[in-house]
Amino acid sequence: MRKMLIAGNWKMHMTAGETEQFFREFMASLRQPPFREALGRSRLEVALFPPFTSLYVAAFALEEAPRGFSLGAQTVHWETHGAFTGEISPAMVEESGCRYCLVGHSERRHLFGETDEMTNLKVRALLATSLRPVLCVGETLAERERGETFTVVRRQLLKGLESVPAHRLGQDVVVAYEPVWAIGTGKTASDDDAQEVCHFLRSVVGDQLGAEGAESLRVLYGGSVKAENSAGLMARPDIDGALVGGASLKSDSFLAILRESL
Ligand code: G2H
Repeated sequence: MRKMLIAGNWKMHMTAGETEQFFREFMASLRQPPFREALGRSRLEVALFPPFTSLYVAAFALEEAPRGFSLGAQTVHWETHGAFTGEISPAMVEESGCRYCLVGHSERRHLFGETDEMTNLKVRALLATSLRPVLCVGETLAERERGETFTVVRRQLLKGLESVPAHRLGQDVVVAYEPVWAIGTGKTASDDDAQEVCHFLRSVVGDQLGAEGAESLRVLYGGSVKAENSAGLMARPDIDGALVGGASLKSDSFLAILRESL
């Protein structure tokens, strides 16, 4: 059985001070019902992805969190070190207490020119450490309207996972389907649309890399997820969790999603 993962991507929000405040409220709520009783026995995993400058504060706060709570970074460079001004290496991310790292988020692809080749280098660099890549794929509105959704996500998935051994998939790689037209727009893909693409992604992995990897691979949905729509999405057989942006910035709205997933 695959473990559900609810991930909160803070993007370029939350200073270190705001992060401290978030965790004061968040941790206090986790000590109250229904979380106090449920989290110990739930199969839910939770990861927050603060900006680099808030990781230290977040890691300190999470020391008191129940099992299954962890941190991730929002991007990484693929080289181990060197003259790459402004970049952060996998080892640096690892040392800041992260377990996960996003790769190929649509904002990285569309605003910063990240290509499939770059996402693949990042995935492989992360897998050379203890970090687990969360590979994001998704079509733009224009691509969806041209009927290219499946071609685009297939290419992003296979290029992103190139040279990744099948046995690393289930345990060490997470895939997130985020249709670009649903990101931060308030438009969510319908449960059926999201399930259809997540199922497709799993079947592509199955065809290329074997049924076992595909069966254990976790596929998340992202794009305007909130408490009101999360339960329906999470109930679908090929959706193993959510990548939440806006609704993860406030302790209350993020906890409301976690409550739906207990
Ligand atoms: C998609 C998502 C988080 P939001 O980017 O990765 O953001 O939930 O605000 O659409």
